[in-house]
Order: sequence, then C-alpha cells, then structure tokens
Amino acid sequence: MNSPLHGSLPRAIGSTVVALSCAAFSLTLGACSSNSEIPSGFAQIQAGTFQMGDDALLDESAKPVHTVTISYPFWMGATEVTQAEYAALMGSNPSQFQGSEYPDSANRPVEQVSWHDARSYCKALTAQQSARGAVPSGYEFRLPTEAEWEYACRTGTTTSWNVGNSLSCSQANHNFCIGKQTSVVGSYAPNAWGLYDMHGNVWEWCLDSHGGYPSGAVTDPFVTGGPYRVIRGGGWLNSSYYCRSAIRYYNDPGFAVNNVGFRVVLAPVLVP
Ligand SMILES: [Ca+2]
Repeated sequence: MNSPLHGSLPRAIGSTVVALSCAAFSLTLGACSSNSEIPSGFAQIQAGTFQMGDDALLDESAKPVHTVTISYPFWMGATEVTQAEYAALMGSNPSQFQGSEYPDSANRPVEQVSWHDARSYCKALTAQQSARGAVPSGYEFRLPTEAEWEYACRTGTTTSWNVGNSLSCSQANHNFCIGKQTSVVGSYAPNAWGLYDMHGNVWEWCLDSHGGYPSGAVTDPFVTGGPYRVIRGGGWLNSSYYCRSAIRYYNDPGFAVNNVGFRVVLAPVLVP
C-alpha cells in the first residue's frame, strides 16, 4: 500500500504550492521523497495496480471488475478545491453555499462549476505554477482520470467504500446528514492515502468521457469523445449507494450544480 506524503490538513493550493522544489526533480518523481518537496495540500500517489469496478452494483457501467495499472506516480489534491482557492485564481465564486448562512464557506468546496470551469481552473493553476518553475516537464495540473480517482479512493480496499461495507454520517457528508449544505473540506477522516471527502460532500468531475469498461487488464485507461463527462464519489444529498468507490455517474460538461465540484491532480499531460 502506498504512503501519502503530506502533513497537516492542507489549505489553499493556489497560494501555497510554494516549495515545489519537485520542479527540480526532473521527472524522476521517486526522487521527490521528502515532505518539504511535496506540493502543499497534495498527497503523493505511487504507481500501482488495482481492481476497478464493482460487479455487485446495479449500474452495468461499473462492470466488469477489471485490472487497472497506473504506470506513473502523481499527486492528488488532498481536498476538493475550496471556494477560497477557486476565487483566488479565477476571480469569482459561483458556489451556492456561501455567505453568513454557511460558516467558513471559504473552506467549503466550490460548486456550481461546470467541467469547463474546472478545466479552466486547472489550466490557470498550471500556468501560475509553471511560471514559478513548479511543474515538472510532461506534467500538468488537471482533473483526475476516472482510473486515477478510483485508485486513489480505494487505497487498496476492495470493499464498497474505502472505510468498509457501509458508510455512516460520521464518515462522510452524504444523504443530507448535515442538512442541505456542503461541509468544510477535511471535516471527516481522510482515507489511507491522506485524501479527504472522496466519499460525499460534492461529486468530483473527472477528465474522462463516459464509456464502457473493458473486460481485460488495461494500463492508464483514459476515455475521450462522447457527450458526457464522468463525476465520482457522490455528494451531500446522495445516499451512500451513490458514494461507493466504484459508482460512476456523468453530466453534460456544461452542467453546473450545487453538489458537483472537483479536485486537482498533478499528473502526466492528457488531452481530453
Ligand atoms: Ca467528494
């Protein structure tokens, strides 16, 4: 099992991805191994192999379980992108759950963002950090692929959720557990690799288009084409079923709703 390399609960990646001395790590990412070299707010995910999908689900698109290898190490934002991070980089905050009615809303996830909005954020973050020499050659800040997302969600688990075979209100913001609202990111325990809110809070846009799964083993799968983009993990209003590690859903990439946000990875460049 991989070890996350991150410290305390992360905050703004936009403003604090400073010591990316991994800029000097020249793509031998394995050399980037001390906490001081890790981007603030990101967990390092090692290359590896896992079983993707769930044959027990009603959703046929989550079948069959198949072997997926992620051949490269990457970094994943420990939290969903917050309203503060989004506003700092993009100059606007489209979220519904903000203002005095929602305490500490700056640290709640940004929502009511389309896939296109999320992509624009990633591009702006890549440009900002590239200007600081903080993006390794061949890498970029982008949305995770579905495979990267499920790999990082599962952390080696094969259960329905990464916490076991049930999900409670003490483990994730889902099923109106705290009413009609998002929670401050990182309000629940992280998974084994240091990632918060992989189940619930807001669904997370992935880079992929929605497509069927292969039956055989694949390496670095990534689906392009087609009208819809995948979302993962379920949101504050969804039952635990929709928060399962393997559940797949999708939206029109222009669709922006109050239970869908995103998180960012620093990973090899992909063209969706
Ligand atoms: Ca989430």
